[in-house]
Amino acid sequence: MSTPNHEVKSGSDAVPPASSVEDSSTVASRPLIRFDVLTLFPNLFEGFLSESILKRALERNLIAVHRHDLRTWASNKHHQVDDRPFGGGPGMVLMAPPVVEAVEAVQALTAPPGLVLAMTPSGRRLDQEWVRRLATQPRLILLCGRYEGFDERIIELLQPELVSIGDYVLSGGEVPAMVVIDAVSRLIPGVLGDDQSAVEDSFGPEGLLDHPHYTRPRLYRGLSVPEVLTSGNHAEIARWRREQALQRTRQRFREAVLPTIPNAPYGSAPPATE
Ligand code: 6GU
Repeated sequence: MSTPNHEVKSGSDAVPPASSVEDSSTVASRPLIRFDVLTLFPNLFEGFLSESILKRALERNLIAVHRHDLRTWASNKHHQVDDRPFGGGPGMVLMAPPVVEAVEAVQALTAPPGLVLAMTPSGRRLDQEWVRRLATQPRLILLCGRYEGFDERIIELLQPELVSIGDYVLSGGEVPAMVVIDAVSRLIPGVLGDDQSAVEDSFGPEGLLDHPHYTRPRLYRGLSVPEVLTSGNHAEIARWRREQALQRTRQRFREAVLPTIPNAPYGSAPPATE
């Protein structure tokens, strides 16, 4: 089978070579993690990869992102990658041959083959613990679905980990793939600057949510910054932040276990608590 020049140039490929980047900080010779995204809409990633933290991580060669247009592996004359479901029903299903062959071809581009993730609302919900494990991998292959979903044989043949980002339905796996790239990349050493790394507090080893933050001005529309934060007493500040984090975490936990009413109309009030 021919392997056409399928790769979308940009992201890691569009940035200047590491040696020309004017930056005294780390420039890795080889990315610490490589993402390969297989999608029908590679351009959706353009803005996402060309700003802020990810842009800088790509420039410094700490991460690499390669995008591949699934339509490249469509074999029939219409460049078709989806078809109507056997057994009837609405929508279209991603066909097995182009998708399986795309993943195999991309894996063969370079070693190691990488861990394959399929983005689907019927997957397991992504959490920070999973993200930490993904960040230890040298390579992730992100398969983005569209339409009603994947032909089940794609799942059987490739045995991907099935990733959902929450209990709601999106139009495709591209935004979830961006979520994975973002969440994983910020755990790669050097990706966050010194002034950003503290943000790791949320969902840290203790599993606590982050505490509230304040910056200038001290008074805004009658709302003032808690006095303890401007006291200069670092022990007191640490105690206050921890207490706030615990309070937020308990509150979130209470909300999470509230019963849901089957078939309740959208926007209905939650059940009253005593
Ligand atoms: Cl991974 N895909 C789609 N289409 N919808 C989702 C999702 C994934 N995760 C939550 N909703």
